[in-house]
Amino acid sequence: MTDLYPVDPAFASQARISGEDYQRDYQTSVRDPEAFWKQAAQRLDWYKAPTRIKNVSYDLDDFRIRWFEDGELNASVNCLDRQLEKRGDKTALLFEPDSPDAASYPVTYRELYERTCRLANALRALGVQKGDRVTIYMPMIPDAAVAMLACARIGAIHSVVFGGFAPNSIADRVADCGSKLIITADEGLRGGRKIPLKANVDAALKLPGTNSVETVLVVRHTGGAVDMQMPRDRWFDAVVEGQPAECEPERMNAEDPLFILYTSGSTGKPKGVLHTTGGYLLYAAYTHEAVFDLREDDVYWCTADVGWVTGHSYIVYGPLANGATALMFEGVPNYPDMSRFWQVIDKHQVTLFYTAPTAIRALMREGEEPVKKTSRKSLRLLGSVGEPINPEAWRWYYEVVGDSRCPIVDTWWQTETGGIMITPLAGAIALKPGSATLPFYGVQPALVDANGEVLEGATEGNLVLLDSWPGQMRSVYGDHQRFIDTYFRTYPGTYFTGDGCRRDEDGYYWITGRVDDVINVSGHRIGTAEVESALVAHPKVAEAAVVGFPHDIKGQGIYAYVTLKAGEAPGDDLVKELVAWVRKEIGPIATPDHLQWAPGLPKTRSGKIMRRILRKIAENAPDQLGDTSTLADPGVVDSLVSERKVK
Ligand code: 6R9
Repeated sequence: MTDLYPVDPAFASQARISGEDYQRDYQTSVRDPEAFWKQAAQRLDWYKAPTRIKNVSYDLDDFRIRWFEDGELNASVNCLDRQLEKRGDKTALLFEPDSPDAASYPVTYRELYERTCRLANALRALGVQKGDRVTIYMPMIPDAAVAMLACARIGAIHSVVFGGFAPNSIADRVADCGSKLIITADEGLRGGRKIPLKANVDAALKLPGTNSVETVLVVRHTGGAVDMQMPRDRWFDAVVEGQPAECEPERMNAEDPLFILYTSGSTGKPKGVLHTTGGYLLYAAYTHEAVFDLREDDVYWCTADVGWVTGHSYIVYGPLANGATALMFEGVPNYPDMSRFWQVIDKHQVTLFYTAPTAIRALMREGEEPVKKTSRKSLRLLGSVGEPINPEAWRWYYEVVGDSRCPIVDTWWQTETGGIMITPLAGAIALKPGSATLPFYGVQPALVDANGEVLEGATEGNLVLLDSWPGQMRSVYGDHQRFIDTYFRTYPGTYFTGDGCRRDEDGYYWITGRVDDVINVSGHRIGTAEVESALVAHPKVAEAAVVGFPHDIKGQGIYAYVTLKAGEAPGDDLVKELVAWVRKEIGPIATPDHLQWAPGLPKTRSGKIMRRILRKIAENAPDQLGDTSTLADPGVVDSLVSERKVK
């Protein structure tokens, strides 16, 4: 029996959405999506209000996803201009630096508006036009949001690249979308260490395919020394100086692209997930208000980085479109000590806190003391995102962090979905530790078996979504066919999430994790194919196979099997060299936790690597290898099992 945490009556009495509201509005949202979303669209400011609400077909021969297609708006106007009258002096972004000894400061809506307009004017002056791509490679500072909003203002499509990615990964992403301009900073700061952002950009721009970049704008953040290559490189301060603090926004069609965000899939290079303006912004704003039960005086903190979709939707676009105060934290949970999160909560009187299970598990390991020495009285709601949260971590989050006072919203969603899809609404839905509970308005989850048969009742299967929602991605940048093939061909007529899921007798959803070749490391998606191609790019490596395995803190870790070229000798030094190589090729988040030498890999007679078997060996479950009769050489498995790295 699982525990049930009923809706707290005190919370419910103040909440935006009651249980009755949810039941009624959910029914309307799926029975009559046109009416529901037409009404919902009123929460945005439109130059031209949409009259055509939904135009969607998942039919492979007649495929289209369009929302609000005759509507016109500008995302930055919705996040900034329209807040000025009532909230000009309200804090939009509250910056908390890496070091608690450095100054934190607020950025008001008016300041954010002016900074955005200045940069938008500067971008126009540098020749950036509607539809051009701009790469943003920044630390977690307010200028990252300014950069995104300035692009949105002039209709340029931003592509934010996480500051932890290495030059190769930057170059791939710049080349894929043909960015004209990059906005970066001299350095970032994380846990007292400097991240050489500008130097990484310099290295990336030496790589092939990056010739499209004409200009690099450099924010002076740490003041560290950087090479400025004129005329390509320009100081951010110098180009915005003297620009007017107002900037005529571009009138965008609802279906004009807002941004590209690269994410890992089962095969090949990361995909440029494309989101458009109207549907995305509406969905981010609506879910942010509803799921976090947002009130005017909330201080909301999402610990994600703007380099991930969570930062896009729930630090920048959702909160600002709602006129909220969002805290932006440059640092890490364990610097200068394990109490930092809770100290920041006390310092800024944070009311809504949204973080990832991996952080909770890491902090849980340190015991209660670092938490208990802080007050956390300001908190009223907690959130979780990025990966399944195990019930033990959930309870610790609930009891120790929230003092058994604050509901937890475990929000399931994806880069592709733009916003939260399955989640409790704290005033409406009873909680079960480990379950994302029930679908948000307009979301129709279903479970299918391997043949695509829809399964009813309490069961387990692959999670699909039967109909579209406004925040859905519209394409893979530059490869629309890949979009259709990846998400709509597996189970025709549905969007396939790539996740496995269980539904219990109360209709609650329990995400069990990816069923494809994506590894979720600390909430970050890594494609096995990406790590494999980095490994085989090393001159000594002949072949590599990479799988995920259960990891206490990270959720999943990366386990690599490597076959060396003939004549190369395995050894501990080479293990270190290859691990460092992957870090250098992709970035630290892709660092293999284990690397095992494989004289051969288990393959079918047609030459396919049998990952199912490699996963079981990595999990240390050699008794569960299953059917190995289709292997070309079953002896390979025995030797891998006996050589397995001990954890
Ligand atoms: C928002 C985000 C998406 C994948 C997704 C799933 C996993 C995210 C989850 C969760 C269980 C949750 N995931 N939230 N699994 N419970 N609350 O994380 O986007 O980086 O694209 O990852 O993350 O496996 O498919 P993204």
